[in-house]
Amino acid sequence: DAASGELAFFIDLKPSLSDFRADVLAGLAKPQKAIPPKYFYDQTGSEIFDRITHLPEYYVTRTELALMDRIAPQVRALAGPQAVVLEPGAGSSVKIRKLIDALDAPAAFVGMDISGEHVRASVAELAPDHPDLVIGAVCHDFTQDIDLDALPLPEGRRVVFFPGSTIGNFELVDALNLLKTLRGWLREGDALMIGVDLRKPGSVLEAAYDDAEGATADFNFNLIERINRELSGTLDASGFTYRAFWNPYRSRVEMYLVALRDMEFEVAGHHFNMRESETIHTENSHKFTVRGFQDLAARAGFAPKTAWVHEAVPYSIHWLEC
Ligand code: AVJ
Repeated sequence: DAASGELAFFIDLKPSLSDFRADVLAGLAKPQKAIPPKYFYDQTGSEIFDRITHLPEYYVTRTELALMDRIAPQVRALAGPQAVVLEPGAGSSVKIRKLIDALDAPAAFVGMDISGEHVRASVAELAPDHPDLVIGAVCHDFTQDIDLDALPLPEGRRVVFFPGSTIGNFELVDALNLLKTLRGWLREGDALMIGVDLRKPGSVLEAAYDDAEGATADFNFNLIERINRELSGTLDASGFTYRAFWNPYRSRVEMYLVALRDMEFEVAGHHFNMRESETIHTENSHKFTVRGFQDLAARAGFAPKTAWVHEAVPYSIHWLEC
């Protein structure tokens, strides 16, 4: 039909849209102010994130791409022919192209994203180069369950592809729940291929999340601008600085906007105060050990089969079976 364009299907599962206004007001009312990191990714934020992926200090993206190149023959053998590939939060088309090109006559690719427009457009870009692939898009929130048997999928082994160490953004209980949700999409014999960043020296991590050219700081300041624009906010960006630090006890990089002076501001008609050096927690990026992540995956019902680690930069890709 017209709505699906070149796609075999586009299905809108109408995810309940999270509420920027409610989440920001609730987050700013907490003793430790916090805003969920998913709100970074408006149009400008997505463009800044793309800049981050090319920074010399931000090793994540280029390391994962290099590792994917190295392991392609093994992934091809593990997946076998006619795989049905599903990507929750369909992000970088570079990575999904790499995976599809590595596979042996894959049967289908389904991109899923909370933004229907975004996923439809990004998945459609693959169509011209892959005439034999059934390509579909689903508007869906990947933290929610889905009955994949209700989609017009070909037979074949399902492989969920979740790259980029996005799992690291979640608190550990939420990461476990997300893995359980993904496990619930799959049947015996299916697999999850997931990128997971590993622990490394704090100095390397702090440089990666507070880069010299200030792109990660811009990424955070964009959140202030988004609040001012969309929620009639009166925050003064010049009253904040950006800080990232490695917390070895919780094995995560924590990111904050820090008030440089006492301030008062409004958001959506609500009044807030901040004291000098008080913070807004904007993001966590958890770093794992291979064993630690495998244990988490096992608790979610996966059998860890293979973990590949980049030879120079600690970063892992896991093949987990059901
Ligand atoms: C998209 C969550 C994987 O944690 O490395 C990068 C986000 N934030 N720099 C990460 C991010 C600041 C990124 N993830």
